[in-house]
Amino acid sequence: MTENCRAMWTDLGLDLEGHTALLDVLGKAYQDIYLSQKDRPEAMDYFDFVMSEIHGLRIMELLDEKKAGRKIIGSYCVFVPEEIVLAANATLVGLCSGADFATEEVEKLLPRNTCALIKSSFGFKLGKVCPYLESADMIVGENTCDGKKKAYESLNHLVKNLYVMDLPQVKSEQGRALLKTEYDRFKAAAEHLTGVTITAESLKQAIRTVNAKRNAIHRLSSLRKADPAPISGLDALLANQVFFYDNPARFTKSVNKICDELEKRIADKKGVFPENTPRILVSGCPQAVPNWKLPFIVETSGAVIVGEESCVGERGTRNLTDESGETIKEMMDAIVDRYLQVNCAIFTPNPERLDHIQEMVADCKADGVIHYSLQFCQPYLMESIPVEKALEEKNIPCLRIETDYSMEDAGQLKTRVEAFVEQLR
Ligand code: BJ8
Repeated sequence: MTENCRAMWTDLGLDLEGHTALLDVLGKAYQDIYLSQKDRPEAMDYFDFVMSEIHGLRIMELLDEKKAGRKIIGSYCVFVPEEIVLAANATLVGLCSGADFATEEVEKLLPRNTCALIKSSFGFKLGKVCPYLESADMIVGENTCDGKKKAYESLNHLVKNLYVMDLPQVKSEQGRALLKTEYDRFKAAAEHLTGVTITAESLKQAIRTVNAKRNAIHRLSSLRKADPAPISGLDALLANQVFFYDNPARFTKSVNKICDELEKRIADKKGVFPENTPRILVSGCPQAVPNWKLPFIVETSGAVIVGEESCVGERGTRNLTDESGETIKEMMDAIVDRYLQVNCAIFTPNPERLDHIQEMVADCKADGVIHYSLQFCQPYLMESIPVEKALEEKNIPCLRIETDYSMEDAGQLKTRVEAFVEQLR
């Protein structure tokens, strides 16, 4: 930890002791989970570097952007359109919420039976350990699940500038109209924050920038179809996680660089696991940094993860925003149409998600699905039952897992995952 970093974290109001403890745990987990993997693509070096500087250089960059007059907007959900943020000359960062922190303090504000993701977002704020949260000029909450919706009422008292976006729960004409109204309102709020009026030109450029990120991830996903798998699920998940806070152009370039290397590996039949290793699709709740528990268990139990039907994964990135619009209205419509296709479990009914899971199984050549729900997450827990049923009807094995961020159930999970992998052989 350099003196510059310490000074920066102090200026941001971080609790240095708690923050050091968090970084120590994160560094150790990264070492044990990521750096212990064999035959990783060399281009993953970039992501190792990003992770080692996750609270250092990247924060310095964001603070430099702020000094140059740019604003930082933090978000907890893939429904916050990065296109609008970039067009307004701001930077969007995901507020990861993937680890328990300050749980005792959190449970004074939230019921114990709240999902780990929501608790984590509060823990990072109450514990003063997240420099992204503290750098943000605006934090966007969204009315998705009931837990988040109500939690933002309390978060509003803890952060300076919370903006809450309403979201539809039904993909109907009325639902689309609500999303359109909300994205127009968000556009005005972003413009107000930055003092920059979005033009057709800036919006078009922003759409292209975000689509380029998505295209790079699509390329990565399609290379994961190969057998032997050229990259681990852990590494692919990391790229999907870094999607949310790296500089967009640099991220696109770095993912494409991995893909170039993976193409060579595939041509040479070189993989991270032997050919015919059981292939698993993970579907369900988002896995935010540093929530690597399940993929670590799976990939140390004789299987490889070949896709994520998740918001940190294909649910979040699969659709592009149509680039053909010329006016702001046409492009805003294209943005609404693109985001309305996100199959979050808050939608009712949500048959498209079931279809997408089955499509992904076929595309990724997966042998089975692990449905991953966080404890107390009603939308994904509820949907896990019809998902399992639909898969069973197609003779696709499915294992439903309900867990949290603690390691207490790691042994039990491993036993269940190993038995499932055996079934796939
Ligand atoms: S679009 S999945 S990122 S809301 S795990 S907080 S659902 S109780 S995260 Fe999500 Fe946006 Fe949907 Fe995606 Fe609630 Fe469940 Fe907790 Fe969750």
